Amino acid sequence: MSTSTSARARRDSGAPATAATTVTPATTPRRERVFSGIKPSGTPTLGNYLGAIRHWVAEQDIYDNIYCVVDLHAITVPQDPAELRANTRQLAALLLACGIDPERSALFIQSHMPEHSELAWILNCVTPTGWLNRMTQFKAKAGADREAASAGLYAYPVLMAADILAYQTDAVPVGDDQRQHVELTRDIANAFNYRFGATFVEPRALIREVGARIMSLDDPAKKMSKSESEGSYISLLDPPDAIRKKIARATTDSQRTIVFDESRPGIYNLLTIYELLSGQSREAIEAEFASKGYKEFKAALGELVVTALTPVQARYAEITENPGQLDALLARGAARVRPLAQATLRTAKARVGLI
Ligand code: AQP
Repeated sequence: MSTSTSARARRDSGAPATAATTVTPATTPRRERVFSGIKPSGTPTLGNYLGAIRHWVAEQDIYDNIYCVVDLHAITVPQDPAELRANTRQLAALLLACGIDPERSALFIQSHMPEHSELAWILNCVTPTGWLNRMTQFKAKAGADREAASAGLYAYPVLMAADILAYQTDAVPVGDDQRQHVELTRDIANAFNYRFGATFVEPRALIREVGARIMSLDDPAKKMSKSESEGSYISLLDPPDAIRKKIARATTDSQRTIVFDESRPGIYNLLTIYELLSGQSREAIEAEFASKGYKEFKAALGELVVTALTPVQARYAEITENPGQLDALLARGAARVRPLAQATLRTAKARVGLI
């Protein structure tokens, strides 16, 4: 980790260049600030939950947390407007249902904070296109017809950098697929600081080794994604029977042993999900299923997933009964962190010569 010490020093001294000291009272030791975003491009999956959301929930007392539903990222690929609107609210409600506590963490919708887009434009103007050309996720998402991909999809890592840098974030918890974008964020912060003077903290990625990448159920060579086909993922709102069926149909192999073997991606992925949800050791799981077949293992995994998601779904139903309360809570989340984004943007504009 090589955090920008000059920017941090200025922040901790309370100097006017950023207002990042306003979230944590001066009497408490400052916690590291963490920014996390999630795209409302569908209903979140078990992959989103195991790779990201459950850590966000667990770490609320460790970090100063900012959680954002990144709807501007979702529109980098075509979205149905009505579905996007619904998915954005659904995702915010699901984050709360999973245990994000608005008293301890700020939760808001990205497009409600125009500072992100304004800062992104400034950062676009200091980011060489060569850096964006190296982003592997763009290549994967753009597919064969790269010319047809939107400029937004191409430049979205810069918007992500703005999301993170606006809050002088110390760390960004991401699945390993996003590691490259956090590295780009550091590079952009570094380039800006070098050219215009210390302005941004350079954040580091927080990557978890186990569960960093949950794979698709029907093609374990691909990561589980909410915008892929229904059978490839378990959504956090899937009813119990759908969960059981999807797991029963998950691709495995023609072997019989139930062991953690990375060269057998289908069963390895299912075992990883079992490990993360049960909290048992790999040895204990292998011993438990040593004399059993795939069918019994999959049935046990199905029950484990149903048990994990049932309380989330119950809380989600309660939260969505009161849409006005959800809106108010999201507005409060935005209001809480807006001064930070405004202060950073003001500094960046002044440094560049816009004000
Ligand atoms: N399969 C996964 N395993 C582990 N972590 C995952 N994440 C996503 N999929 C997996 C992590 O979830 C966080 C939020 O991700 P996102 O929704 O903002 O973007 P994404 O990574 O592109 O997620 P999807 O589900 O694959 O969305 P679509 O299909 O729209 O592209 C991130 O920390 C991500 O690493």
